[in-house]
Amino acid sequence: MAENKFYGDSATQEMRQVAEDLGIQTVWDRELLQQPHCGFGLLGICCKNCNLGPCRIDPFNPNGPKLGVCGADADVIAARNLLRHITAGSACHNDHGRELTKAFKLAAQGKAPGYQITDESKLKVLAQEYGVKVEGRSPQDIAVDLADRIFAEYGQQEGELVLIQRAPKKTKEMWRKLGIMPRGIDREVVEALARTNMGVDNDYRSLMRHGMRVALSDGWGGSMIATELTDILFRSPRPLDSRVNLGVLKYDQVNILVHGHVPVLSDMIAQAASDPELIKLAKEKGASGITVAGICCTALEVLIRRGVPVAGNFLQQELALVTGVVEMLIVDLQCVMPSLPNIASNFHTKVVSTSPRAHFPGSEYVEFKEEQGYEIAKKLIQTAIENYPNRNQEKVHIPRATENLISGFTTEYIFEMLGGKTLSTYKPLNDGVAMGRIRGVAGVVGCDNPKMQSGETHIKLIKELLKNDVLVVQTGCAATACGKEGLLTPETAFKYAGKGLQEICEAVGCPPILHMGPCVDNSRILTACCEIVGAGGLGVGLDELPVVGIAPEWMSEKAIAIGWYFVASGALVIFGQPFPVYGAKNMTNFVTKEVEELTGGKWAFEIDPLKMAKITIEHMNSKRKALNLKPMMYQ
Ligand code: BF8
Repeated sequence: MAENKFYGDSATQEMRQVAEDLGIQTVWDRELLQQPHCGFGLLGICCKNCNLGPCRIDPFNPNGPKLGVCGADADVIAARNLLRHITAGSACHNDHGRELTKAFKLAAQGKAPGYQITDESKLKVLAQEYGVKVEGRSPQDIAVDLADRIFAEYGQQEGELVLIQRAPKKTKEMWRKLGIMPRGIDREVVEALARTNMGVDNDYRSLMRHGMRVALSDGWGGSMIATELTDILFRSPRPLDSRVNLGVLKYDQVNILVHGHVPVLSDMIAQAASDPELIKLAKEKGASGITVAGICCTALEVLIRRGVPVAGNFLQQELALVTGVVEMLIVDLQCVMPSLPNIASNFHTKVVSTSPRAHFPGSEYVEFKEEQGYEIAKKLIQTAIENYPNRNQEKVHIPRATENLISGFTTEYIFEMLGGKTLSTYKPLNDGVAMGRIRGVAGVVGCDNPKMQSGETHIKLIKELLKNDVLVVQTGCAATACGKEGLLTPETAFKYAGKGLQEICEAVGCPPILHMGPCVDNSRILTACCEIVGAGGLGVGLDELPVVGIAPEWMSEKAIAIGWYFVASGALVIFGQPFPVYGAKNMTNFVTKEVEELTGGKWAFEIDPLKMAKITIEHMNSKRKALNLKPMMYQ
């Protein structure tokens, strides 16, 4: 294999070569075929919202069109398009939260036998926040009422969301003043679609204000609900070890991949895989056991709670099949490439889709129902085992690369980590920031993207941040990218951390990079920021914190929604590539400057990871200065 012919970690490079040798087209090949990408699309100035068009604004030719047929200018077109992106992303997270609420209610009613309430104390805290009576009641009764309150919040028309009340007073007042406090979850999504219809909301600022309201209904609504209920149902994570990268697949075992997002399915598969009957069957078929591994965010759900290994992130989903050792790929929804059944057809791999919302031609469809969760999971695993003898040994190729990683840091666990079991506090972290040992906290999150150097962007960025005493929190495919580099082990991360960060991490016993879970668990970053404000000494609003969110290789509309809920909550958010906006001058000014006057947060776009780090550091320095904190101790 030619050295550095491909970007990415060594397993990715190796498997891209195998795919090429087998004549299998992958995401990188298709990306090349799309180049150059449509310029109007990249700039955000094409509109196909009605049949007066499709229209485009031509920013290059002075005589070209500057208005759509209806009269919409570049700013209105870009704002409408962007609001639709935010809405689609938020809808995904909100629907994920709805699915969890459904499973949670069925479990509480005793109608979903494989699921139980495992974290009763978290259940009680959440129930009280929702105004559900807890004293003298069984967890099941509390949970049924709680589920109904949450369902009602999806359809709520007036008022404010419950979990957004966790935000500091100053931040909530800002949202109320701006009129962007979300009133209900579904309501904001519907209103966004109505506003972006031709001839409804024709003011880019107004469209963006609603964009922030939709995004807030995701971060402090659907995503936070998903996180809380997943913890209650499947246990609250605590740090644990596991392994990551394609090398977790096994030559002599039945390999089953779970891919997608909602853990209602993946957790059940992980549970059923240890059923003695199934292990016996696997042995009868000549395998030494069953390996379940994950792709994308559902991988991280079962990683942080069960230590299930991660086979790969978004860009590795096709390559996992190219190993030729996957007996079954079980998918639900989100970030699942439509190309997978076609790639699987080169091998013995069965692709099974399970969600009534997400169908994949070329796959087998087995609808997943919580009521028969364990049975369905067992049946699927049995079919996978029976497929094991069909493996074509000539097409088998597993790359060696795997790394250890530690994951499972939650807002609640950070309390324990910092303060010990008796003293529940974020104060040591705040003191570390105030005294100049830690510069600030960066969330390095989001996807991996073939337009970028597939993972290397994350690694270069994070090493630079650690060197400059920035504590890093991670979620999603960005976390997997760093895991594959070995950065999610305390030893490796310490190697790159500056002296101040090292001192704090050693004193409190935490690694300098905290893996907090899948993308819906970005809500944990919000609640951790609330705890930091609550611990005192670093301002009274979220906008005052030296905190930056970065998605170096974002690709999904969900990343846009996440970025916007952080900007609306007062953070600087950096994307490696801009979302489509640069063709609209006033909109560009709004998202990168003007919005800061409203929420304290804003956007920056920068492709170079070292420059991303520089923007982060400068932003943290300016926040530190505004808070009148001590200069950095060692720099
Ligand atoms: O929600 S990081 S590629 S897997 S969108 Fe998708 Fe991006 Fe991965 Fe999860 Ni998040």
